Amino acid sequence: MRPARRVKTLAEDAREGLIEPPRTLPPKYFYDARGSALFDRICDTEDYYPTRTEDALLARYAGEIMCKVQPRHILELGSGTSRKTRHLLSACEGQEGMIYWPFDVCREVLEETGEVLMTDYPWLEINPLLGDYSAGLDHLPCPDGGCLYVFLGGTLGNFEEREAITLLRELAVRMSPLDRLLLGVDRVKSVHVLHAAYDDGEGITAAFNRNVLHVLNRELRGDFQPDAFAHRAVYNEDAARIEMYLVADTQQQVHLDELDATLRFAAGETILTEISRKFTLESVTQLLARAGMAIEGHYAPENEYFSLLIAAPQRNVHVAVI
Ligand code: SAH
Ligand code: AVI
Repeated sequence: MRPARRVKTLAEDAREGLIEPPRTLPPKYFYDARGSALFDRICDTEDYYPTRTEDALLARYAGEIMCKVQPRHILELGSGTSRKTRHLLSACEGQEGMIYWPFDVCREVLEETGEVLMTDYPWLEINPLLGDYSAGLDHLPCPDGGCLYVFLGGTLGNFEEREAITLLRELAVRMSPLDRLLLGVDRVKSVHVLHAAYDDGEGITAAFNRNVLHVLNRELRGDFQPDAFAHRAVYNEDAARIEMYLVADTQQQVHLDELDATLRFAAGETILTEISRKFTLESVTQLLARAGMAIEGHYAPENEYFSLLIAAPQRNVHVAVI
């Protein structure tokens, strides 16, 4: 796919975000083959409730959702291993002409998942799309017939408000009146539950966080010592978001050959590697409205830990000047 707009390379993002504090990197760089596998392991930890909560919702409501929307296409943003999407695919078992478009930035996860899905769903056409959704959505294939866009896992929470609105707006603009978005968002809840979810007892989230340093070492010929950085997850209540940091254990220097740059860390200095925003029904309704979408359906468990939303593009009145 040729992107609608150019996105920065890792070298550019690293030069912009890492050389001087406050240091930060976009979370998409977690997801090389190893990072995707670590994310999948996070999903199976006791502490990380979002996956099993959303999975239970999809297991229960996939049939109802597919019946309501009746799409011919399912196009999933940040599809990963598509593990929860299987409920949607199974709900249209054998449906003639059904096409699944998993869209992800990680080639390995798309290839592996594509192969397994082809075996498990022989009746389904599967067209994986490798790309970066922050490059815009204009260049996505334009499926004819209704399309269910799927954005699960709470991944929208990894975007700042402005970026989230941009992405959802781009989606709203390309949606036909028959299309719908199935959006999974994580909800505001007890700090203890949130903190455990992002600092699991098995240390998988810590390994996932440090993986970005392995990516930098490989791609930018760096000499980060990942074990010299601690994983820290903090819930910022005012911003209703988890912030994930890597914290330098000691004063240290890191050289990135590709950038010909030396990063100097004082002990305790941080790199912000991810934000994960948590929503109330009100905040997500507002976000969708600002992007030109309205909520048409809502599924949540009794504890309201997570929400699955069906959103429709809002119709605009266009007055033609004649
Ligand atoms: N939807 C899955 C996976 C969530 S993990 C679930 O709910 O479990 C986030 C996924 O988004 C990863 O597979 C990652 O590779 C993908 N991703 C992250 N940033 C991306 C980007 N900018 N463009 C496309 N995919 C991206
Ligand atoms: C992909 N995304 C929604 C996950 C989240 O919960 O924000 C990524 C993650 N980071 C740490 N654990 C999981």
